[in-house]
Amino acid sequence: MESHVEKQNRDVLQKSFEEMIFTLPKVNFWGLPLDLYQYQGFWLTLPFLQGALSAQQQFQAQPTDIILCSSLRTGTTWLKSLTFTTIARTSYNDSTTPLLSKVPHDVVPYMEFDHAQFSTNRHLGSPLLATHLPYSFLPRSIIDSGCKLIYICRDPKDTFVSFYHFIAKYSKSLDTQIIQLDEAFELFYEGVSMYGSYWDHVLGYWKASLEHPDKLMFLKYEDLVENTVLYLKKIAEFIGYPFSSKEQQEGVPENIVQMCSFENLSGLEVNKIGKHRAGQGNLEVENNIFFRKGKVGDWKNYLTTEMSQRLDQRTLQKLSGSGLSL
Ligand code: PAP
Repeated sequence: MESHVEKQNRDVLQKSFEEMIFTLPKVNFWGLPLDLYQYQGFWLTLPFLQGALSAQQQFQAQPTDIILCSSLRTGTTWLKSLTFTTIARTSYNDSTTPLLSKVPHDVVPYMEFDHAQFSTNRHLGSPLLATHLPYSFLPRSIIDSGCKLIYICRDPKDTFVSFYHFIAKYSKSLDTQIIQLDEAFELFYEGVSMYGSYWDHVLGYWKASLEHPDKLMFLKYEDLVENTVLYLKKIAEFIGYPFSSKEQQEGVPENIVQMCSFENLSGLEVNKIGKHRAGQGNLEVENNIFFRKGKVGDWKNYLTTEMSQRLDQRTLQKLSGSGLSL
């Protein structure tokens, strides 16, 4: 239960937040009945900005935490399932795993959303948390605690196409008109998208991974697709849950990969008909929004040659000198 002092503190924070947001640049979010606010170089909607600031003020990381970091539509759902199944492999099997009854987003909560306001009551049963926050937004305690972070990114062309479909589906559920692809493209190109600019998001984590390779593992969706078992083993090792030789001989990593495959997860009843954040107004989405095609290169079906070349040029220019290619 929240104490009187805690409530007073929350009211003060709410008031200063409301005053602060008036000072921020604001644009409509891709035709949705929502706005994006630019805060410290990135665009966020209000609930997520508020969550980010609460997390910065209140979130207390534990050294044993494992934080899964990503921008939108780059493989978060998959990474959540793989890491959760790896960590919980001695507690659950294929017929008892919570992934059978919950979408991966309900199994691994968002730090800035699900935990920000009640960090002291944190459920410490699982070390896993996720965040979409840019690296520069992370609460100080994450850096100071020395906990492990994994970042997953993806080809900007596929990220954009996946995000566009997400927005189109979401618009439909809100009964609002769907933004045209070329209009959305220009906004994404200019960095005006949720947690955008996408390239700056990626670069923040990329640079941090170069500085702290023992703390931050940097992954690409395409690599994970190409050799899921190999990367799962690397992930398990990195987070301190390595597969023993016996487990490897028994095919445990392969089994986890199969359990978390797009085909398997997208076919589960919960992911076909369930809802995420049910009853939370326009935050509610259908679980199947997290599973579309799960392919590399689907952009070819949506972007013109000119669009793809422009996005590639943008990527080259933004990542130039960083040592990273996407
Ligand atoms: P979110 O930001 O909405 O949580 P996120 O999970 O990061 O999305 O990414 C969604 C993408 O991962 C979708 O890509 P697509 O639109 O190009 O298809 C989704 O299909 C894909 N995806 C989800 N689960 C898996 C999986 N198990 N294996 C591979 N790709 C997956």
